[in-house]
Amino acid sequence: MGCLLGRDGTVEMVLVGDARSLYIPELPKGREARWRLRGLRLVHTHLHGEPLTQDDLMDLVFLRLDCVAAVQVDRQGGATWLHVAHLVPGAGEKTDRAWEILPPMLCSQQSVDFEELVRSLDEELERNRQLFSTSDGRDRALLIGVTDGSRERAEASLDEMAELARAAGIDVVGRVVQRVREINPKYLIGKGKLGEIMIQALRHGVDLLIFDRELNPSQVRALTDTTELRVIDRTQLILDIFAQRAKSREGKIQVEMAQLRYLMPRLNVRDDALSRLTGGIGARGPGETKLEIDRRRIKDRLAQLERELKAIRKNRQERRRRRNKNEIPVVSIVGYTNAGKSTLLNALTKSDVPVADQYFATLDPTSRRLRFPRDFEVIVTDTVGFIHDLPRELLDAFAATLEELHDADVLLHVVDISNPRFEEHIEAVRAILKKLNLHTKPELLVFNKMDLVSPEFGKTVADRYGGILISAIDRSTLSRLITALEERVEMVCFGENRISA
Ligand SMILES: Nc1nc2c(ncn2[C@@H]2O[C@H](COP(=O)(O)OP(=O)(O)OP(=O)(O)O)[C@@H](O)[C@H]2O)c(=O)[nH]1
Ligand SMILES: [Mg+2]
Repeated sequence: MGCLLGRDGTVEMVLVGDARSLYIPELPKGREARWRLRGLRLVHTHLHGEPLTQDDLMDLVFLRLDCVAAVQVDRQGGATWLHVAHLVPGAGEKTDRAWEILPPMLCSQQSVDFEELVRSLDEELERNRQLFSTSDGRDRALLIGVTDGSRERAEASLDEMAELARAAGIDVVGRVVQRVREINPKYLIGKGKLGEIMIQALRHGVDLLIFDRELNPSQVRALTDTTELRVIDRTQLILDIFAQRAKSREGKIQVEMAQLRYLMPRLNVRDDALSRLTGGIGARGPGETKLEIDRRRIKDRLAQLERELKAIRKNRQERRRRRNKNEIPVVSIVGYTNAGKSTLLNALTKSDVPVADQYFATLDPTSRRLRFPRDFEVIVTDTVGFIHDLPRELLDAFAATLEELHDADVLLHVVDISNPRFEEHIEAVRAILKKLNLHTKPELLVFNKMDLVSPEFGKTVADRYGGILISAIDRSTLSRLITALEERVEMVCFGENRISA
């Protein structure tokens, strides 16, 4: 049997289990509860002479108990040894251990000053809260990778997640990778690992867990229930970046549509999963709507956005039609996010579109004119960058923006050669082009940021792929590209004329 005792020793609950275990029902939660202990300690009997078990320690962590105590009982039912453990929540603790187990003591001579112990734990937690309640209101997050593949891949994927988090204005305070033989469908990760995460969250003031995997609504629910932290996945993180970046009306509409489409299938869950999904990050919609609306209203809203988008698109089509009539060839810059597409547009056309060392700096498409030495003009367009596994909702929503790519006569595929994973990036971009049915377009591969790699490496790679090596921040490196582009455009657009002339 066991009791849950309040701070003053009042018996709050009596629990009766079997010889091996006790079942603790769900306990009420308070506000801001994560910075406080539960105010309850569990004192229970162990009948087989065993010290504190893994389950006891998990209860301590997951329920944030003041402490957990096991009383060993002899054959006559007399209390013998007492085992006590408490959390170790202090910020910057060296130890990875979430708890401290006190040396066993005899029940008859127990010497723990419980009030003193709880006071010092509370003080530590309060210090943490003050330390981490930053005034800038930035989220503090842990990145969590769960994989049944290699650790190296999972780490690389988390590197990219860290970049995404940075772009979203989130402080990443740590990462956890767990390799599992089989993914646990409920929490994705093992219970022990989850306990570790919770204690890290206490120590580092984490309020957000970002999973490098798509989470289904019941997983979000199980994870938030257990950890009392906000939980999002990669798709939501990317949606959030887009929501923060969208400037044009069209961009804003597209992002809001993507967010609503992401939410829709998640509204089936009975409980208040919606408010979890929209709590804070992921909810920074560009539109006026608070997303706390039901399915019906989401559908209405989607229809309305669709209509608005249609009107905008009509304008765009008009512009395109006029442009096509003028028959100016179009060169579209595509590539992985942060490859240097906007920088290249600026360098080629002496423009000044914003550039940033950040994922998804560009959202809205831009077009500029470029006059070639042989005296003809092309239109160069720059658009949103790609990323591997671009969320389907976004790809759908941005179909209109990306539609412009169908007008392109030549695709300028920019690759950041200084990124160790550039080959995967090329594949990811090509996969998206294929999805958009653009893979048959003439493509010129451009390896950018040559200034960041050795000349030998740059040359080897460019030769291997038949690409052109440039540094978009150094105009003097662009002459070969301009010549090659000129030739390619002439071949694609004026090839027949030439032959007939
Ligand atoms: N060292 C170096 N940095 C470069 C070069 N080209 C671009 N950059 C930098 O790379 C970062 C990203 O450049 P952007 O032009 O914004 O990249 P983008 O492909 O438009 O990125 P998104 O719009 O975010 O998808 C910026 O900090 C640039 O200054 C280059 O040739 N060498
Ligand atoms: Mg850009």
